[in-house]
Amino acid sequence: MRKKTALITGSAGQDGSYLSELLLKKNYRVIAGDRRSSRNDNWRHNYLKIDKKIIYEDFDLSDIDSIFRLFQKYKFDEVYNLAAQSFVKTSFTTPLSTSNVTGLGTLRILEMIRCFSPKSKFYQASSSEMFGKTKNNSQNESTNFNPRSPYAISKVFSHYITKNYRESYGIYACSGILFNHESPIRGEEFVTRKITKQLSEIKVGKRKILELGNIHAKRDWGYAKDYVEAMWLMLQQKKADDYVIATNKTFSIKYFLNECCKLLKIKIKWTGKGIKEKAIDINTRKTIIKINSKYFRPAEVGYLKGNYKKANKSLKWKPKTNLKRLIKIMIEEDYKRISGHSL
Ligand code: NDP
Ligand code: GDR
Repeated sequence: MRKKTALITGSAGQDGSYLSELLLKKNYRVIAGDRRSSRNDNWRHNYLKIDKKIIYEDFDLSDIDSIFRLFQKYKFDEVYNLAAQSFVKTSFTTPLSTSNVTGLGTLRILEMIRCFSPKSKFYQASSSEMFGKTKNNSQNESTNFNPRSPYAISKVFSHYITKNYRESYGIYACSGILFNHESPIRGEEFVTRKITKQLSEIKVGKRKILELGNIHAKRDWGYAKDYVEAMWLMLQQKKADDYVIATNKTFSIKYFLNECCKLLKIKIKWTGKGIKEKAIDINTRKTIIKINSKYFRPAEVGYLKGNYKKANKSLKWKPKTNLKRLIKIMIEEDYKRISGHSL
């Protein structure tokens, strides 16, 4: 059987790495479109032991020539657009470049597909951040968007331009509206990985304190490895469509912190309110978690919970890993990396 060829933009990121692993297992030829700087250490591909099996190409979503060159060189069966300036907080300090990459970058790829490769199937990494300040208890494909950051607004643009190219030109283009998904190879700036890494450091005496922003925000967290399967499934259907991928459960950052402390056997007591809220290690009586306003965002998304009913019905997809299991996977891996032995 002919090997399928897939382009993954942002393959060096968390999702790009797991998706590369999945597609390689399915015998795809994987072309990794990454900036040269992303490949400097290539730690995620090394960690998953897939670096020797991937074809690496220089690529920048803000540079139309680099995208054109790839479409001249390869015939892609599937294109997964995962590259983005994906950190919400940074999008407030770099709104223009975020919009250029996370927003317009998607249109650059769609234009390439329209002009040179109309049979390529396209996946867009849409985000639950698009729902923003939502009034709904849970969010599905028809819930209104109310984005709260330059990142989320760029994703809304990308979401609608993907739909528009599907409807206008008949391109097989899907958006996966994915809720937060985490793993041991999540970037360290995102709250879950920041917590699992820094609490592990505290446990082994390599750090004194963990500083956080709004610990009362609630998120619907799943496991990234489960979620990349949904991306692939979306491109294997008869008709292109958009799908919410989530767990339909929501938890606060504080809950996540408490679960991590339990696993690490750190007994804590919470005191104070607002900016003065902190957690004290009951054994040492030292403060180990505190709030620092520098981690607050100019506009916050306080609550998200995704309804994945449509994906379950049409793609037969459901999350396999609950939050407790995910936290265990992340804590065990970070603790091992830091201490050199198992928890
Ligand atoms: P990451 O931040 O881990 O990966 C994004 C990748 O995009 C990085 O490798 C980054 O490289 C690369 N990138 C950034 N700018 C450019 C550019 N101009 N040209 C080429 N590559 C670039 O994100 P995730 O893997 O977590 O997420 C994948 C996608 O899914 C993103 O689009 C994200 O916005 C979206 N998403 C993620 C969710 C999640 O919970 N993880 C939920 C919903 C959507 P570099 O390191 O060099 O910056
Ligand atoms: P999010 O993820 O913004 O949802 O975007 P992040 O982990 O950054 O924040 C989640 C929530 O935690 C609160 N928070 C903190 N966040 C960070 N990063 N650092 C802190 O110290 C901290 N303290 C509290 C935040 O305010 C927020 O409410 C992620 C990204 O992967 C996006 O690309 C993706 O689209 C969405 O998930 C779905």
